[in-house]
Amino acid sequence: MTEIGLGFGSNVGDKIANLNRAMERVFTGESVHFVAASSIWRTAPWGYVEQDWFANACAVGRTDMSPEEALAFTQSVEEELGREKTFRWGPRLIDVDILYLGDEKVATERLIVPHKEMFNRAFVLAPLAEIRPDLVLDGVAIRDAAAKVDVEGFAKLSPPWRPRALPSQ
Ligand code: A4P
Ligand code: MG
Repeated sequence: MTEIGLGFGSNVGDKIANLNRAMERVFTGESVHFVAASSIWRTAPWGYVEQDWFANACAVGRTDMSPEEALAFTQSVEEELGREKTFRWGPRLIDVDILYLGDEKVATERLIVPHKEMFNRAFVLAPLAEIRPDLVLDGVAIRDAAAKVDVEGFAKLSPPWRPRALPSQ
């Protein structure tokens, strides 16, 4: 099994509920075994800034999926939650991005892993630094990258998502 890092974002509807539903969906079933989730953060919009604030979180799990399988899986979660396409960097009900998958390097038209923008995105680095500060990607530790980005307007909104306790046998 390989570690997978996922980034979650929402800025439409009940943002916190959307992130919690997405994590519930990702970690229920056999595809990805839960390891850790960050707090849910309120973040300022990045890229296209004339839109509502986002809720963002990161989570890590363990999986046997290939990068392509992981992309199909995260897209199926987005679809199940009812994501509709708007425009690049525009408003969205739910966005699930693959941040990394072990030490896989992928650069195709459909998929870039590690995520090509993650080191420019405070809304990824701040939550990821809560759960994986020591992780090194492309020679840079998440803790160091997170210390360099602008987190103005950021706040922790909600505690980390947790899997429901399994019923006792
Ligand atoms: N794709 C390539 N690599 C990946 C990857 N590692 N993980 C492809 C997931 N998808 C990947 O993505 C378009 C295509 O990227 C996918 O079909 C897949 O084949 P999309 O999520 O549909 O997004 P998009 O809006 O068209 O563009 P983009 O650049 O992916 O947008 P992002 O990166 O998702 O950014 N501000 C704050 N504060 N918080 C946010 O969460 N999110 C965005 C959207 C903008 N500003 C934000 C936030
Ligand atoms: Mg995306």
